[in-house]
Amino acid sequence: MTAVVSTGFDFAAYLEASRLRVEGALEASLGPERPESLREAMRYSLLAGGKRLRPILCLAACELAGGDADLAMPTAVALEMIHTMSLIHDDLPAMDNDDLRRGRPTNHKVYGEANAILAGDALLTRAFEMVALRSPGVCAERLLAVVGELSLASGAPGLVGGQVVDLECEGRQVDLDTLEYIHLHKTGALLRACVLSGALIAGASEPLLAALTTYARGIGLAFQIIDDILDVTASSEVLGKTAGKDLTADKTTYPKLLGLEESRRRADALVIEAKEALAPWSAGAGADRAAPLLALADYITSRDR
Ligand code: GRG
Repeated sequence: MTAVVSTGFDFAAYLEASRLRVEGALEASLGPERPESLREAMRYSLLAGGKRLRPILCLAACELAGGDADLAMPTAVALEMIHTMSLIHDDLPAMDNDDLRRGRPTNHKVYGEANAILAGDALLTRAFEMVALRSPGVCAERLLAVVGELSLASGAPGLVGGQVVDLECEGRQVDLDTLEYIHLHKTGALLRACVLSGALIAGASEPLLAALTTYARGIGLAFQIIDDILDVTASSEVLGKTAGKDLTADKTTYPKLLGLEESRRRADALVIEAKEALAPWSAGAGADRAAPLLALADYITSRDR
């Protein structure tokens, strides 16, 4: 196996600069929604912080494919809107029933269940508006491909399908294949949409899209394994969400099936596989453009929240 390393690249500075760019775009993305109460509930969760990993992955993939990240920003915002919507709905009493998210009370705790559902619905639909109507400078054909990716990631083939199986499996013995199915859909599908949509906006080649699909599978599963590990090892304060939730909800997790050590080993191996997929783009003249995605893959396993 060829070792793919990201050196000479200030990842901390890149991450912070990208995060600030994304925060600015998110702040500007919500127009004069009416009624005001809906706007407030949407803003409350969308602007509550968070790592902004999904929009940053989209921008980084666009740049790897030789595109202008500014053109991908509306799509990056759309991806964060979909993610935020999924968190609002995931926290509802009918789902994971949680009261802490991104370090503050969950949306339904502040605005009530009906408004939280509607704020999520408005964010989801606004996401598609961002791509279809607020993406100047990108041709209709590329935008249509992005809408396709976002649809697949949000619906039954992605978030919704994964969530349904996750809920059905609560309190039941689950095998590794089913656990992988849940995570590839609940978590992996949106991460895949992030990198593919960024690349599609840049007009990426088929081989690069295929490599990014492999990359996304690796980081998607690794992300969720680390999420499971952090649920056991980190505090609610650091995570900004309720720690130990998987145990309370009687969910099957990687640490439960494999133990902490083997889970971490598996996550590390998946990140290596993800980075390997980008090997053809990680050397030579264009190597600088691959550095962010390589470093983001490492960040997935080194993060503490
Ligand atoms: C209605 C279209 C539709 C979908 C809703 C509720 C649901 C279906 C799916 C749940 C998806 C979900 C919440 C998956 C968990 C993904 C995950 C690990 C989230 C945490 O992501 P981080 O750590 O969070 O990136 P921050 O806060 O940093 O953004």
